[in-house]
Amino acid sequence: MSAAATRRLTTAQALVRFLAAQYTERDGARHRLIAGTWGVFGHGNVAGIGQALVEYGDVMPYHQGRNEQAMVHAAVGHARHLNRLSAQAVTTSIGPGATNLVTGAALATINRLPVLLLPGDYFASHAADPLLQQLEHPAEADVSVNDTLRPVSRYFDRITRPDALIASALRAMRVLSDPAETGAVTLALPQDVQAEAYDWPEEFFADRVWHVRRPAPDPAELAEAVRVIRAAERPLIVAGGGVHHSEAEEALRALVDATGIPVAATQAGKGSLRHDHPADLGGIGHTGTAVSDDLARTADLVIGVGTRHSDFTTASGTLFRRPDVRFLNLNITAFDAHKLAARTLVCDARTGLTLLTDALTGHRVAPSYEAEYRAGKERWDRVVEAALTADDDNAVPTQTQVLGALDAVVGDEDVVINAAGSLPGDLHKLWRARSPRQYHLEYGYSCMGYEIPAALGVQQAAPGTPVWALVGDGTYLMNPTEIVTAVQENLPVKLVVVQNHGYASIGGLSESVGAERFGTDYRHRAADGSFTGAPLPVDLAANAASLGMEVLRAKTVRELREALTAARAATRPTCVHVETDPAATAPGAEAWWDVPVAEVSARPAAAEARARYERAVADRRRHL
Ligand SMILES: Cc1ncc(C[n+]2csc(CCOP(=O)(O)OP(=O)(O)O)c2C)c(N)n1
Ligand SMILES: [Mg+2]
Repeated sequence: MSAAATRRLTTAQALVRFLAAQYTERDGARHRLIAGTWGVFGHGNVAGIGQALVEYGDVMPYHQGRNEQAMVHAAVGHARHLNRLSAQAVTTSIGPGATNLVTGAALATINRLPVLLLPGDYFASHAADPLLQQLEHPAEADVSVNDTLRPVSRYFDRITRPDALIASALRAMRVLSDPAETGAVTLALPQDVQAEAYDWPEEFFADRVWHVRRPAPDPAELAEAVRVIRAAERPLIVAGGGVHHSEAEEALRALVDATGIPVAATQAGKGSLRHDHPADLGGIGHTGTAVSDDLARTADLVIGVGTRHSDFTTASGTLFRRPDVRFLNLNITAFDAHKLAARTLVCDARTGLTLLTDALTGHRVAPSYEAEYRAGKERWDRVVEAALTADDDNAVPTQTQVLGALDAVVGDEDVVINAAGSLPGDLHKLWRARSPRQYHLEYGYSCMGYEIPAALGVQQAAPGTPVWALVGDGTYLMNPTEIVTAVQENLPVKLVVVQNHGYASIGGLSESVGAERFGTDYRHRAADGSFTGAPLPVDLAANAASLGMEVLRAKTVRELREALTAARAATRPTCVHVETDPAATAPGAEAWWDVPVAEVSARPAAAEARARYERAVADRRRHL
């Protein structure tokens, strides 16, 4: 008997070779599980993973990022666009490079999107402690700054000797490809171990396929779900991100076409039905449409499909008002399925919806209910049209008219990315989603600075597709660094910068909670110490140009339309900069959102806001 074949490689080389051989498979289609690796090098990864990436550049594409958090956002954008069937890795140096990952990791985990994090770590041997950038904990010698990644990771390990990688790498792949568990996965890599050689079993490097399962529901749960749907008079589906992750859009449409049950969508679920489908009611909750929120208030059965039921969706527990309202949650995680004391259907969305459609044969909601929501949808369509349309092409556009101009130039395939500020609310209410992948909102973490790097990841996932990152001026300033990467890789992403001189969204919120817009405008400090001087002379268009983008400045609605048309056709990364008219043209909130207001204050604004708050909070229900 000859000894099993082995290959002598460093730990870093073995990891890169291993990652290059991992695949996912769902519905018979194979994808690279780790399609590429982003990296910023420093001590802690330059000699280990960095050396391995040069050595194996033929099998593992490398992308040079500028900021670690931004690299995670890019990877998340990529994974979301590919329905989580393909992820990317992110390698960092030790210390600040590693802790810059924390925000991105939280974002990935909250949104249930896979990313593999490979931060460098202190020497496993402790031979040279303290290293440059090493945190010393006097009483716990195995603590490192990478431990900040534990609560935001779905799997975490520190690889303190080479062969520990074998078991841990397999577990990491399982979590990344598991539809119920996926999120950020961290393998912290002590820098001495990265460079250490080991005789790896040859089998470790063989192609390995991770089947992404579509679990079917428990028969008793399915029977109960069918019973409650048949008994409901005013059922309403709340479509969440799980519909997209499962590629269940067709299955949802089939159910809706057969039963007439209407669909309202969360930020992650919008686009589950095309906007012009007669049963698509648009967004739900605090940023929802009037028709969705009216139906939610009177629904007797709320059917959540792939949703986490966040506070925006439930209007902080005030939206579902009918005394006898009941919930049914179809979700691949039991954790989410059990929310709101719901009846549960723990399964893959596409599988579950298809089984429900079969079992509900012959069942349809009452014609009066259909007529009611169709009329509500028509009324809302007129609200949308009014908000998107500008009367005067020579005027400075409002923010909703910016969306109208974009609506006029995009095709079905365009992807529109956004995460924070006042744009998510306007988009949720107004955007006419034409295809399942078009509406790309990161609203689990609503992280300013997601948009630009995410556009890079989406563009990598969908070459040739027009990809738009919409950003406010505040968001732009938070994280414009990956513009340089887009220029370097010639990714022709399109950036729309909406200039309104500060945090319009938080300014409005601040005013409504009695905080008087404090600290939300970008203005000079005045003589009295307040920020009420002239607007700051920032020129974000010049900034984007200085980083290498083509820049088009638009001052009127007409110029904006022309600039967006040119940007759409551009083959280089292009920025459209538009100054907006602060006049409010967005429809107001249809439902509440809980932001607690000061219970005592000497200032009248806060006292009035508190009185309004107490009236609103009295409507909250605990669904038990
Ligand atoms: C990283 C991060 N920090 C802070 C916040 C809180 N926040 C939400 S929106 C916002 C202001 C956004 O400003 P801008 O991008 O200009 O959009 P606008 O509100 O003007 O539409 C802030 C500070 C956040 N969501 N993300
Ligand atoms: Mg702004």
